[in-house]
Amino acid sequence: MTTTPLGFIDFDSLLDDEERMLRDAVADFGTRELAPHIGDWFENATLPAKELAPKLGDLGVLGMHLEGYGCAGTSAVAYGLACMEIEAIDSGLRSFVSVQGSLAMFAIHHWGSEEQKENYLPKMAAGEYIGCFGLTEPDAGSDPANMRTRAVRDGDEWILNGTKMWITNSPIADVAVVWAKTDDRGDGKPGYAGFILDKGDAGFTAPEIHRKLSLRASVTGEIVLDDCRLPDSRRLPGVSSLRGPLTCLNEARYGIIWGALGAARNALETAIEYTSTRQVFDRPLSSFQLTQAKLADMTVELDKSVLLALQIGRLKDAGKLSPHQVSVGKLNSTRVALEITRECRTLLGASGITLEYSPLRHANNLESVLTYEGTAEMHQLIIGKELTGEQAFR
Ligand code: TGC
Ligand code: FAD
Repeated sequence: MTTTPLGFIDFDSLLDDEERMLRDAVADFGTRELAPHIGDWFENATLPAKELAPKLGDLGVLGMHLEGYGCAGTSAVAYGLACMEIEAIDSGLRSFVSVQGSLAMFAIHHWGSEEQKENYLPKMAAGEYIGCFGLTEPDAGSDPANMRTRAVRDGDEWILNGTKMWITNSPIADVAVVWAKTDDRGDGKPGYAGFILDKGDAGFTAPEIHRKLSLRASVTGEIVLDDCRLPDSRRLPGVSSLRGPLTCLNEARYGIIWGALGAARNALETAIEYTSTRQVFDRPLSSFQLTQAKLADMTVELDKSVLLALQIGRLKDAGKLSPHQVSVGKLNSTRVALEITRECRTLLGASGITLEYSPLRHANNLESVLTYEGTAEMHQLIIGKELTGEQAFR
């Protein structure tokens, strides 16, 4: 490789010293601690999360862009770059970091009481506690307003009943942020509330979901609430509407904008390397025009997408980022990354279907990334609503 894919736009010149330093530290951690094991974790559908979490905590990437409470307080761009380097190894690992920092920790940081923040955030930032975030249900994924989980007030306590589905980390979580419908909030609209559950709370279980074909290096489960009784001090006091969980989704979607491009970059680098050594018809595969056309087109798509991610990151750091702008990035990055990883697989021929090479593992993972945090269709509808003023969700 004479010029790297991101070298074409001199991407590093758009970053400051601190951003480059943090990015390189995460990349170095990934090369040492994650890359040598990821094939086995994916194949065996395991993740040694309890061992990894404190190491990720030491690295400073758990709740990385949050202020105080043991969090690193970096810029949004630095956090995005960290997501990119982690997902260059595997989307399941970035998911672990996203769910911990952007969903569970952010929910407590943004909507929690001072006591809740002090109780949970330092331990979560250090990786001592693993968190999860339960919004999706078996019958309410794209439409969380339709959730069936109910929280009913009983004096100073709440009684929760319902089931959450497809919840990253739930079987291994020490802390679960769970969303439920409450009574009418006073203006005729249903109310929503968020609760912090501790592992071991009576009436709270989290069975694991098995036989996944995607995101295998990530633990996924249900959350089952059966007359789970919690004191009001476990409710997030800032939340009364669906704005509560949706605000958290903006954060995780932001990380995915960068992360998915890390998977694409890694697949493209793998394909460039492979085609330069693979001999076909007595010449390196990279010397054929069709191969170069594929590599060039993928580089152009990756570079445009990284520039979009950076602009979205700069808007976020300036406090000017809107949810529909996040949707532009999430839709673009996941679609582009899925196309690039699949195309890279074709360049590897049969070798591309094994775990020796990353592209198909990334493509399999990206099927989940395209679906979670709002499907591609949901993001098209969010952008469509902003363009036309008409909501077409329902
Ligand atoms: P709508 O009536 O438009 O709004 C309800 C309330 O929410 C507010 N709101 C937002 N607030 C902050 N950020 C946003 N992006 C917001 N979108 C809406 C809105 O102002 C309103 O507030 P209030 O207080 O006035 O009531 O909501 P809707 O029911 O029509 O739904 C809109 C829709 C479809 C866009 C939304 O439901 C949606 O985004 N659906 C997709 C669900 C989703 O993304 N789920 C993800 C679950 S978590 C996950 O997948 C983790 S994967 C692991 C990993 O990240 O790695
Ligand atoms: P559905 O909502 O049933 O959608 C099915 C299809 O219908 C999709 O193509 C969708 O785009 C389309 N569709 C839906 N509505 C419309 C419409 N109005 N117009 C046109 N098309 C429409 N959730 C959490 O809460 N926490 C987690 O930690 C979490 N982790 C996850 C991890 C993995 C590996 C996966 C796969 C999912 C995870 N999820 C999590 C759930 C994820 O957010 C949902 O799968 C996602 O929101 C889609 O919901 P659904 O699967 O019920 O699909």
